[in-house]
Amino acid sequence: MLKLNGAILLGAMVLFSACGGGETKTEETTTTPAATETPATETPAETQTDANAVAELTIDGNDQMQFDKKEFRVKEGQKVKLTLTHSGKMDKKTMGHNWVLLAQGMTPELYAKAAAKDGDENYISKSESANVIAHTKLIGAGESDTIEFTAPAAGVYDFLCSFPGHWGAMNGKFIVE
Ligand SMILES: [Cu+2]
Repeated sequence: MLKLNGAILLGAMVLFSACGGGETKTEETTTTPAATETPATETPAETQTDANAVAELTIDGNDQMQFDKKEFRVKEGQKVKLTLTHSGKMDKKTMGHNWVLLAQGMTPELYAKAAAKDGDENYISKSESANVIAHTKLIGAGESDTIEFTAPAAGVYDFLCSFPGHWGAMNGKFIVE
């Protein structure tokens, strides 16, 4: 009797593992076609190639404390028109976002600290105004702000949201070529 139970159990296990193997095979066949796909030609959304054209840039902040872009590329001396939007549901007192472009030598961390200490209602630091190239106002859900400025000298610049606690997640590079 004990022997028979064992045999049934063994049979069930073999059947189970056979099923499992079958499932794995199906997954493999569904993932194979992806490898044969031809890679799409890369077109960076926020890259402006014509130095005479205005660089129209957009960036969005959400309720998850994230910007939808980590990098911008413009030409030296190019006119830049940047629009910040907020696709979340929270107001600016809870999940406010701004966009601050810093001069070289200033870091998002240091600027955020200064803004927390002596920032105005938009979290723009009064003592560090010389280290800001351009900035938007602070916005909440459904709002937007558009600013215009001239791209500085070629180089890599940092941008951030200076709302308290946001800079670590909300920062990126503004590259001037
Ligand atoms: Cu923010």
